Amino acid sequence: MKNILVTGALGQIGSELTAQLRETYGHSNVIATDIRKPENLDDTSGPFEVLDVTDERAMHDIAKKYNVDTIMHLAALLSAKAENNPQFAWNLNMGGLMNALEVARELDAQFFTPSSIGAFGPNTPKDLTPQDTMQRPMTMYGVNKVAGELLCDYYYNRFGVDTRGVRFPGLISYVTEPGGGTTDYAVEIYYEALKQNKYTSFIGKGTQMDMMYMQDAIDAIIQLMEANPERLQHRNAFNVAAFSAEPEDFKRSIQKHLPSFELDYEVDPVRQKIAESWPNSIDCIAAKEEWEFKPKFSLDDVTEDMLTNLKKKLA
Ligand code: AKB
Repeated sequence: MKNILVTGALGQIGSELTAQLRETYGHSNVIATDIRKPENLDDTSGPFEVLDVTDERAMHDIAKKYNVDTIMHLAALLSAKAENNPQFAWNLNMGGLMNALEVARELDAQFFTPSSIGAFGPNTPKDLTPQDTMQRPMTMYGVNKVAGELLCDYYYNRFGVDTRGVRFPGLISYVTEPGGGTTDYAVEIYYEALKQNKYTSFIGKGTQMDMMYMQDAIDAIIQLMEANPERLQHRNAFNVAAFSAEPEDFKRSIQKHLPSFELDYEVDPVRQKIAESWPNSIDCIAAKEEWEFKPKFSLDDVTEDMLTNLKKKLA
């Protein structure tokens, strides 16, 4: 039986991952933590603890209290926010990761943390970016992600901690909105399509980035954590993505449901520069070969599901 600690459990990935883990492994076996209490704390859905991930003692005490054997460390600042406050980002992203890895080492727990397409930089091959390639990112977020991948490798090689990870693309979901990311436009566009039938994109026309629906992301995490360790050559971190798209692709897909939907542009130079330093599309062959990664949602599937569910949410 697993006892799983999730940090950043109220965030974009955490809120849906926690719910899925509770369905799969039992409600009382998944300990949700975040820096703040949820607005409507529902004790019946499973344990919740307030946790600042930069406090290693507190993380250790909570992990020990619940006899944790798996840590899923999600608490982190996303790319655009990290660029606005690089020192804080370093302290939170790297300090939090180091603490979580230390607790995993002390408790002999299995470990997951996400890396990102942000771990690549302007010198990385842009199309079908290989699993193993040049990684010289120019953002603080990217620096954190590359360092994080290396630190997870180090904890595996040096201490035998069963660390695993993926490089996520932009994640799209109707449940919890992302905050402070470069790919956030791909979520905002659906909200605005329903609210105003119009969206002004902060990412420029023609800027391709990889994307994936949250359901596929959650399935990928669980599949990777359950994968046979003997097959894993690339523990930290596997390229994963479902499709590559630019704002006009989202427009065309939304117009299949809302024909008069309009898209215009007011490009944010900070986020545009970050987006241009990231790959157009990444190659996920290692994830496919080593643990059968197979996303289900195409862009049109995502559009249909987002519009259907957001319509209910916004009603
Ligand atoms: C961001 O835009 O910062 C994230 C990511 C791709 O890591 N969504």
